[in-house]
Amino acid sequence: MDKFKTTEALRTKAEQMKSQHIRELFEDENRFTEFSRQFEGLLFDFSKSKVDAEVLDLLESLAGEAKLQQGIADLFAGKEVNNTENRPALHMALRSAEPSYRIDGGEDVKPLILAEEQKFAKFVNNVRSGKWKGHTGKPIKTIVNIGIGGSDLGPKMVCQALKPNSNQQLRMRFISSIDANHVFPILTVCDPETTLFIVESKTFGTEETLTNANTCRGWLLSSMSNDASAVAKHFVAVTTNIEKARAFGIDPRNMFGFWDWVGGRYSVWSAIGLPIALSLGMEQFKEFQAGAAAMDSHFKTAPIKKNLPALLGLLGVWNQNFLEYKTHAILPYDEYLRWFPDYLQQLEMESNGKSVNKGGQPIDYKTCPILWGGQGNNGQHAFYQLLHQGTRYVFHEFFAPVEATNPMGDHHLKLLANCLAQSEALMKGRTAEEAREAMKAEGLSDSEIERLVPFRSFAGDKPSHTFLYKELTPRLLGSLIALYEHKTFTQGWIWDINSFDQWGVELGKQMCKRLQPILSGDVSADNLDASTKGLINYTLENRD
Ligand code: G6Q
Repeated sequence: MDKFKTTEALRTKAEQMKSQHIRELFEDENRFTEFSRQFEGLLFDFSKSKVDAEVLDLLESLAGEAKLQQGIADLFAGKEVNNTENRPALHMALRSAEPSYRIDGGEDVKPLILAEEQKFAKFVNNVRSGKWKGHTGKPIKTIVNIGIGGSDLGPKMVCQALKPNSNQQLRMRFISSIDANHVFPILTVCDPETTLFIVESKTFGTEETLTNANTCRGWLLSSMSNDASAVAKHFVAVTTNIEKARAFGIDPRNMFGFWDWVGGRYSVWSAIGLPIALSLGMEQFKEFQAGAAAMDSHFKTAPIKKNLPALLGLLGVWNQNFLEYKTHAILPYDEYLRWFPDYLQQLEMESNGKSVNKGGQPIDYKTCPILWGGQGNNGQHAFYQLLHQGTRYVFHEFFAPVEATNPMGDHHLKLLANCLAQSEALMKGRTAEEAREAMKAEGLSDSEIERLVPFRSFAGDKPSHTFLYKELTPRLLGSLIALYEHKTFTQGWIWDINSFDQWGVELGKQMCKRLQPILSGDVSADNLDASTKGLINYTLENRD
């Protein structure tokens, strides 16, 4: 990043701001107005972080030097932004309402998308209306999605997030891990006559998914007198690899396609979103896509300081590369967003967890931070201790709905109060003097007060972003996901890395294949390192 002239100025500014408590920044009464933005029903407050007008100016200059606007134009135009796989990244085409969408001025992909969508919509309507019957003539009651990574996290997160909007008649289940402890408990509560399996795999070559799909097919057939014709009524596939899905035994009429220019973690808008459409119906699925499309137009056209995804990405660069916060906590105060931290973890860490630039040169600056998190209110009684008083520099991101989805007494008011109190407490902290006052009010003796002051003081100065939204509608969730997709792109662009490949997942996969015959006892473990060999020998000696 040293190639940008603004980098030096940002470094100097960061050194100055590191020693400035965020509390002091609030002497400016307009701070909230100046450092918050709105997009449709979404409020983004970044005033409780270490920014001021000069930081925003510098980030805008950084974006200018890095030609971010050109990057955005290239992305939307379908240029080959995924340079190691020689592909564009065109997930925006899936949700665009435009009648045509061309790859780099060439092929129009919209007719392909619309044809697939028609087939998809027909299937969704048939299943939801009960017209689609299982092998024994009963309508479908349970959908089991079999997929992993990008073929699991998106549909699972969205189905959970929009559960209140769903067709409660269809139960949604998700099998991802190869661990039989994931598959077995799900199958035990499913009725084969009324269960439909969706095998989701872009490549149709993922071992976890194929193993799970085979197990589920065996389970189905064993309850249908091994009548292979039952598979057509209980298995459909979503894939870009029709041949492999056919070889697995899925009828092409039961396949829904997408294309190599849709990355796995960006595929929720394609037929990979089938579980979402089954749960919500096509109309709401289209609203979900429309929310994302609205964020796309905003990203393409808004000036940097008003552009939510660009701003979020640039602020992330500021916090990570200049203020040096080590990890990024995603803290939803919304039970329905339970899987959101996992989803963002994949989106950002798989996209931007890279250490060579687009030209293949090693880089000497930090790229994606570690994202982690969990439901905020539970976290308060678990890991928040470290956030308030630990020695790590964490950046916090809070999310909460203004309205209660299930109004019950004062639950929602208390939930919101908890969320807002946490960001306030993290930012302000409590001085020794304030701690003394509080303990005096509790009636503690002077000596006890002095003993406890170091433990009951809080340094504060812990930054956060807060997102508030009226309610989590399909449209809003669509916008929120697209916001983070484009944040991820913005950061990848500034860091000069390819956000759309994931070579890092390959090595472990290959090693796993090599270890399977050794674990079976068919091949000797002698050529392995001492640790792996020791672990395998322990397994071989201790299993029945
Ligand atoms: C996502 C990644 C990865 C992928 C899974 C499943 O961007 O590529 O998470 O989605 O490995 O791959 P398949 O969909 O091909 O089974």
